[in-house]
Amino acid sequence: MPLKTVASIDIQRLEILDADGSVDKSLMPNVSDALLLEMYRLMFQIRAFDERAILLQRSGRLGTYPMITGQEATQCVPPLALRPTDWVVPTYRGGGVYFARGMQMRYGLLYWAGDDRGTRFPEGNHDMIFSIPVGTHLTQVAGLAWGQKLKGRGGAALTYCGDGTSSKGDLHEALTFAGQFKLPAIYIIENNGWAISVPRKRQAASRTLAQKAWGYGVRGLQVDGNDALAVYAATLEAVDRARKGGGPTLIECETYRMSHHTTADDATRYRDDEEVALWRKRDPISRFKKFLTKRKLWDDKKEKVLTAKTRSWIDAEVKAYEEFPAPNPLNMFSDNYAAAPWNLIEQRAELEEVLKFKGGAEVLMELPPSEGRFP
Ligand SMILES: Cc1ncc(C[n+]2csc(CCOP(=O)(O)OP(=O)(O)O)c2C)c(N)n1
Ligand SMILES: [Mg+2]
Repeated sequence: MPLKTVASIDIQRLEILDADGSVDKSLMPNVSDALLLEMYRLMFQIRAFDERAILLQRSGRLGTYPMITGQEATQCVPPLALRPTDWVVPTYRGGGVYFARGMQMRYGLLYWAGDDRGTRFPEGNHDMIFSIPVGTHLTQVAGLAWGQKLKGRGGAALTYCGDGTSSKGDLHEALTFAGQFKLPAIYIIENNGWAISVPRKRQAASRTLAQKAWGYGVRGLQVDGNDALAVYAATLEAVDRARKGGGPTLIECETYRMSHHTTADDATRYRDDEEVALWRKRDPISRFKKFLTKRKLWDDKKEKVLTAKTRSWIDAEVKAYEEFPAPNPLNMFSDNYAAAPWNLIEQRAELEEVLKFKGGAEVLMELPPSEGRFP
């Protein structure tokens, strides 16, 4: 049947840095040397932090922890294209996003220890804590972006979801709303190849995840998510567009989860070593290091200094985390309801009596203030 084409789409992919650290000069964004070095520092430090957090969990000093390793470029770079007054909402795997936004990792550790003080942010902060329910934050971010639009000061809102999460209705609803209202929102799909044990190829029939954007009148593109320069250029363009009233962007970052889903998972049970080895060659940090070395911005001496600095920074964060006084058990009743239901009021009163009976008066301490979260 000779039908008319009423619309067609091109799915484009951005790659700037190759595996040897050479760049495509025609696509190279205008980035200062200081910013390039900051990208490297953030990626390097969060990987070392990830390794320590796993050790803490394995030795019973931390709760279940989701690994970041392999996804440092996708996580640490987009926040560098933002202002502190733009909203950012990471997923549970977003430790690198949290770090790049200037948060102190001692609070991140508190969070993964199940301590509610890890969820507190200073007044006026424009970050939200890791979203553990997959996808529920996506519509909330459309709301945050709508708020930014109504304020009219050129603010934006950025968030992430995984390849698995992109199959949920939440993304459909969020993009429908963001597209229709031309909201200053940036949605990054962090396609790390797996949703726990479900591989990307079994996740969705679409060739790319970026193309989902077209269904909603949203700009979409695919990016090599292990290429810090491409991630930066794509985010910066999306943020500029958002600030100027050009509407939302969906960026699919193709990356890879080098480790297990969380410390409660064993990825060797469902994926091949060869696949992991292939992605190791595309490592975002070693690639970026080659690039910096070629540009004479990096050498072994600088790496040694950063390694030592990172070790003492992590030691200090872990020490501060472990020296926090025990949390007040009554906190489990806080911040859930504007007006608590009768059964929770009763349960709280009961726990208060038990704590008093056990002589736990000093446990009922005031919460330490959450100011000073920014270094
Ligand atoms: C609403 C909800 N349903 C189910 C889960 C359990 N769950 C945790 S992670 C996950 C898979 C998510 O995969 P993906 O979106 O690819 O993100 P990744 O973990 O790879 O970063 C699921 C189903 C959850 N956390 N929240
Ligand atoms: Mg995934």
